[in-house]
Amino acid sequence: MQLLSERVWRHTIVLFTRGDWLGDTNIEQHIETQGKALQWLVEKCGNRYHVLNTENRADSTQVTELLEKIEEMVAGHGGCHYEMDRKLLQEVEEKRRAVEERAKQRLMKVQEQRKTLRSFKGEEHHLSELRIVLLGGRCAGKSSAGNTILGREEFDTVIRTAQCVKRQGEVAGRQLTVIDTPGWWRSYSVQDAPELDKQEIVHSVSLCSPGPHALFLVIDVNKSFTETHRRAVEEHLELFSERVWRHTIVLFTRGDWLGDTSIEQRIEAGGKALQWLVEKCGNRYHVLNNEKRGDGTQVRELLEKIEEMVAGHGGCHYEMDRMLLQEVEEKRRAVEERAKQRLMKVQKQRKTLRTLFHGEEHHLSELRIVLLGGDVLGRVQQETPSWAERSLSLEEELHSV
Ligand SMILES: Nc1nc2c(ncn2[C@@H]2O[C@H](COP(=O)(O)OP(=O)(O)OP(=O)(O)O)[C@@H](O)[C@H]2O)c(=O)[nH]1
Ligand SMILES: [Mg+2]
Repeated sequence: MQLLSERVWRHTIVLFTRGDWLGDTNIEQHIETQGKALQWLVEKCGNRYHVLNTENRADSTQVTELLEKIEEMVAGHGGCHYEMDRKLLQEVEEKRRAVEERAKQRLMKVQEQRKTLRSFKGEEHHLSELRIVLLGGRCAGKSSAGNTILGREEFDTVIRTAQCVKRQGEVAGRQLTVIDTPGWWRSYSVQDAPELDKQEIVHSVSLCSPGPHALFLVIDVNKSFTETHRRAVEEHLELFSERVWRHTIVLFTRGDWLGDTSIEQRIEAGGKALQWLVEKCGNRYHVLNNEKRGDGTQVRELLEKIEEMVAGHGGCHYEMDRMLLQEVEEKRRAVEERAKQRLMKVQKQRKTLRTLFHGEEHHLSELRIVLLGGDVLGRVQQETPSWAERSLSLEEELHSV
């Protein structure tokens, strides 16, 4: 509200929606029981409030009464309406115009760039096979994007992707291989990322030998993208090699949240970190609405963007430094071997204990257990395991705060 200046409160009415949820309670009782924050708000608005039952449009008295309340408020201000500080308004309008102008420039640049690349590729020339790796932060929409691209439910979007998953299919006349990967914490540096996740991320490349044509950096268009997030992206992509940027496309998900805003406006208003990322990927980006899976044009256009990028690299795909890949694969194998050993040890240990002390059928009639663990995350995980993964974004937000 402060964006609109302190004066705005004098012209504001709190409008409660979903009035039907109140049931037998009246709004005054609701305000009194909701605590100090809501009471502060109502007071700040000069005790002006109204309840709307948005489910009952036929009830016109609720609207008539609301209009009367507005008129009473205006009369109380001697007939005056709210007017914003002209300088402030002008400043905002100028910023909006600047964003729009830059967005237009960016779009023109991208169109020009794509036109040049299409002339290398030839309008009708499709690659018969395309290999794609999906990378990005947790819950960015990587698995959903994989499903949208393949046109069916191939990747699990209910649980977190903890290991690389490879799926294939034919889309728009091309044989597609899509590799889904575990996401990283958006606000964590690569040093704090679990070793296993890092190994999996790099391993993705070896699942689409001889190498991916494109790596998609999946970004949720609806979330802010700060310098911290930018650094996390940069550090994670450095797990590959500097060369990887040449083969990377920023893939924005949750396109449905953009509404009428264009992606170029979102990029220009999104701040330096996001602009840096888009530039680093050679101004290659695309928006997907994963809620609109039936829309084939968004996928076809994305595939064309890959082909243009590949044409721009003289037909080459991304290939990882063999030594680096080998190193990671050896580490993975060592981890797997140690994990197998540990499991065998535990099983042997349990078997010995079972035979030595209890016998297979002996149960205790009572068990006392204490749950210990770290802050929010630990507790949530123990109480509601199925929610635990989704609650990670909460933890992440807390971390960034
Ligand atoms: N509205 C909307 N929701 C989306 C979109 N893309 C993904 N989601 C939702 O975002 C949530 C996370 O999507 P996932 O595809 O599982 O994300 P992920 O990056 O694979 O997540 P992790 O594997 O846990 O890192 C799911 O509830 C999706 O339904 C989109 O374009 N629009
Ligand atoms: Mg996933």
